[in-house]
Amino acid sequence: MRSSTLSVSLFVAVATSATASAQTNRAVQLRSVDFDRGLIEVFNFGTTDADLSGWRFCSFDEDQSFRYSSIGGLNGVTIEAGTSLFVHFNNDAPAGDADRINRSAVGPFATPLSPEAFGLSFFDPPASGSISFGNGAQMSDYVQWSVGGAVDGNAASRAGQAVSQGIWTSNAGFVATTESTGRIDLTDGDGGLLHGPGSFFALGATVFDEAGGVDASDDRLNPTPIGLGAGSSTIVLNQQGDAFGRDLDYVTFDIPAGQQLASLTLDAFIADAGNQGFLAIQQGTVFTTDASSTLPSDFLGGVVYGAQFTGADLLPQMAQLGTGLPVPLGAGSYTLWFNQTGPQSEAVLTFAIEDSSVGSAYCGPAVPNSTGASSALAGGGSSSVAANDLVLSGSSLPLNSLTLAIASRTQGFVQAPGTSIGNLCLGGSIGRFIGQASSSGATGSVNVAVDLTSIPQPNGAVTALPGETWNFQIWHRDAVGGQSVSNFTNGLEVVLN
Ligand SMILES: [Ca+2]
Ligand SMILES: [Ca+2]
Repeated sequence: MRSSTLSVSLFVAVATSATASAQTNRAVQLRSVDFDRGLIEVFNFGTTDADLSGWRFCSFDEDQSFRYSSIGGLNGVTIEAGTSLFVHFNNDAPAGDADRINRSAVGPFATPLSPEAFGLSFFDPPASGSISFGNGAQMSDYVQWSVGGAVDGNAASRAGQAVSQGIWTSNAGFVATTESTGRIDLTDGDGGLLHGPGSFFALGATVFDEAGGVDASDDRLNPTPIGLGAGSSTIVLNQQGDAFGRDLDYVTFDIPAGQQLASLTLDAFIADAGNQGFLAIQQGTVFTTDASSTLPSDFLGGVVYGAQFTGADLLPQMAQLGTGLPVPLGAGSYTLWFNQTGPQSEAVLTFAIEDSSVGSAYCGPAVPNSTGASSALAGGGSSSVAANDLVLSGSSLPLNSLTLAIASRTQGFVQAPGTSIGNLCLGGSIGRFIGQASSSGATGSVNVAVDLTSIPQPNGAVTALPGETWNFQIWHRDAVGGQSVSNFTNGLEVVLN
């Protein structure tokens, strides 16, 4: 469970800024809402335990006028300083865990919990008497969210109270979610009072989250597998080292063929000021060297990171330490080692897996060939002139057919030129890769490695330059109804860099 140390001076600031109602405990704040697992987390940023007897939640959504947790639902519940209380909307709180309580025990507020528009407030009763929900001075904290951050007047019914108390930035400010947002999480780790949409981040598909009480493997030879899908995948790692040991976290992941890791973004780093984390990456499904003796020469890339990198892609930083991390990172298996020498931290990281294809298809789909499919062309390798590893990949071709790649700086469109039944998508000066003409073979596919220092053109090969745009196509033979014809793939535009 996450915890945070709070300085005495900060506690004074919290206490004195609650001028509207001296007794309202605003050190108790809404810290996360987990839609995937149905959890609302309240955190005590104070230095003293908080008795939540009499406290109540209130929620509004786009069509509920209001929903309250029940009177007395939190009676007898204490939230210790620097710890969390979780309300479990799926009523799956472990028995006997004082830090977790079922929603059924506190009443049906914020039900059903979803990333769609909600305003959620938490109220601290006055020293005597019951809560007056219209009295913002009794509001301890507030958060509102909606899909895309769209303003929803009903969900924002209590926003004005929160704004007037200096605990929410604007009536119209909603934490932006999507339908697939797994969780929203407060990034402010020091208990500041004024929060708004910028104080929270919305996690996408969360593939691994230690906040659920699991710990990534400490064993470098048995790292925890994390399944990264196409698009964004988020992991949340909590590291609780102490004076006597460290929490090592090893995770392993695969990047499928045809895809690449485009970025590894540090969404948040929640730790005491100045605290830093470290991570390193190796190729393969284990980390081959021990944490106590690993050197930069042992890993592809690594970085010492902290809150200063919040929102940044760590891959370029990682490439500066180690034996040379390719960015983007291509297909294969990799293992990450997370190490944290400070007392405690939480890191939220999002992997962006994208198609590694190079260039953009145009002038497609092609006229179907004799197989009924459209011959297709995609780019692989890279668009880097320095790397000079561009590959043209033709697929869905008729089997055992002669193919010939062609290139031009100019796009065009000629329908059924000559004996072709297809479309020529190049114009201007068109060169032919005659030396690399080849059969599509038994798989109906072909790969043509393009030498960017020698691209064929009618008046002789030329050297491509960064910034130039080149267009490619693959011509191929075919037979339709016993007649010999030819056809083309779609066009492929590649902007070189
Ligand atoms: Ca851990
Ligand atoms: Ca661990």
